[in-house]
Amino acid sequence: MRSCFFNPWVVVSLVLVLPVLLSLRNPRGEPENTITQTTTSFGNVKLANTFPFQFNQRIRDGSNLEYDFYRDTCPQAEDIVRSAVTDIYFDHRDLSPSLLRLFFHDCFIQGCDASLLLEDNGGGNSSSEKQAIPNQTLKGFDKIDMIKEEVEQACPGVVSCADILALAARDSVLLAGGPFYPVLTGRRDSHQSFFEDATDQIPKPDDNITRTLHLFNLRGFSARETVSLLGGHNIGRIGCDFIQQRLYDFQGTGQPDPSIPLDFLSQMRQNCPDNKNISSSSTDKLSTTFTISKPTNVHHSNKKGMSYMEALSAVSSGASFDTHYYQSLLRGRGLLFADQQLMAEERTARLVSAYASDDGSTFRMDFARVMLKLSNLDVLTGNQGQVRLNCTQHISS
Ligand SMILES: *[C@@H]1O[C@H](CO)[C@@H](O)[C@H](O)[C@H]1NC(C)=O
Ligand SMILES: *[C@@H]1O[C@H](CO)[C@@H](O)[C@H](O)[C@H]1NC(C)=O
Ligand SMILES: *[C@@H]1O[C@H](CO)[C@@H](O)[C@H](O)[C@H]1NC(C)=O
Ligand SMILES: *[C@@H]1O[C@H](CO)[C@@H](O)[C@H](O)[C@H]1NC(C)=O
Ligand SMILES: CC(=O)N[C@H]1CO[C@H](CO)[C@@H](O)[C@@H]1O
Repeated sequence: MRSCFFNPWVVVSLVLVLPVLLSLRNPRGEPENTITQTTTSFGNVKLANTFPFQFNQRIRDGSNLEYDFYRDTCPQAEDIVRSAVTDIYFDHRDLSPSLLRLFFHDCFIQGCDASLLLEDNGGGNSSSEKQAIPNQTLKGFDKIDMIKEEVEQACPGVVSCADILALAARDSVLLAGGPFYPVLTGRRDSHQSFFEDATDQIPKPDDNITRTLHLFNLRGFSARETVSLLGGHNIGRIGCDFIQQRLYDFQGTGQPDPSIPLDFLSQMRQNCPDNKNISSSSTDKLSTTFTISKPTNVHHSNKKGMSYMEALSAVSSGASFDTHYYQSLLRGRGLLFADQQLMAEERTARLVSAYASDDGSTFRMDFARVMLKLSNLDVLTGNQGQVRLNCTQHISS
């Protein structure tokens, strides 16, 4: 059982880690000829695929992160994270979307510094990122705590929560059938959490395309990177809370979003009944859809809501990390308003079509690349920040 499970890792590692090792032996070298350029055309869109990653450039990308940063101080760290993530994944198949969201939210606000994990913001102010509005529906904090505890047992006080989250997110994406991407390490943890930023700057489910592109652009993401990053919605479920207004009271009109095809509207409404029309006990059930406290078994607590797989049941290929998100959007079957808005502007719509029109390899390549970029966003390194012993609490000096 176990060894089957690890097979993809071995293959992928061999293919992708080898160039890293090669480039490490030649740290000053220019990007080598291991890079192959292919260009694919989709109508009038051209997408250039570069493969494998340009490791040499990444290693000197200015973030001061390193490949295998813990090789001397805690050589087993990455193995511990990977095996813990694998163990948890067996019981909680929604681990991958949970960790992906956690990681995204952490990186998006002041960089990948584990500020999201803090219980308080370090300034005696009880408003942490974790408590900010977009965070109400995040889960997986407890899983990161579990992994951190295992790492602490092996190497006390060495491995940052920010690195653990970055590695765990990557490992869980791979387990869910997503692409592998290298995660450099050496991140440090923040002293504080950022409540105000968290509420203002996290893209929201009902943001229009202008707003979404603007928020991603503030973080240095291009339209193409934004479209590929949203492909993370290929996995996981969208909780009814996020869709409720779109289905019953779009922008305060008391009507559904008129752009939703009628058959899809009724399918969505079946999955997510109007919560004003149901008893308080079932409202409780609805609101637990995405809370962090419940055991996160997809078969039980996570019933309410919809996945992109369900949105497109007729055309689904069965694989999860493929093109079905983009295919849904092409058919007007986006679950979130913000998802469907990708079709509202020409340049993003063209990217959606492009990602939907091959076997998924263009999307997967771009997704891997954008995850690598996200992972290195505004990281703390060197003497900045600290290494927390407990991810929920900063260490006061
Ligand atoms: C605490 O956080 C709130 C955000 O709700 C902010 O308004 C307030 O200024 C913060 N106080 C301090 C001392 O940082
Ligand atoms: C998009 O949303 C922003 C606010 O979030 C609003 O100011 C803007 O007018 C909207 N644009 C369109 C085209 O609806
Ligand atoms: C409840 O549902 C009924 C029929 O589906 C509808 O007519 C009514 O407006 C709903 N009430 C609210 C408060 O949404
Ligand atoms: C971390 O701190 C939280 C909050 O004080 C506590 O509940 C938890 O048990 C701690 N974890 C570990 C591993 O000590
Ligand atoms: C996970 C988490 O900390 N959720 C919090 C989100 O924010 C609300 C209040 O804004 C808290 O009540 C939740 O506990």
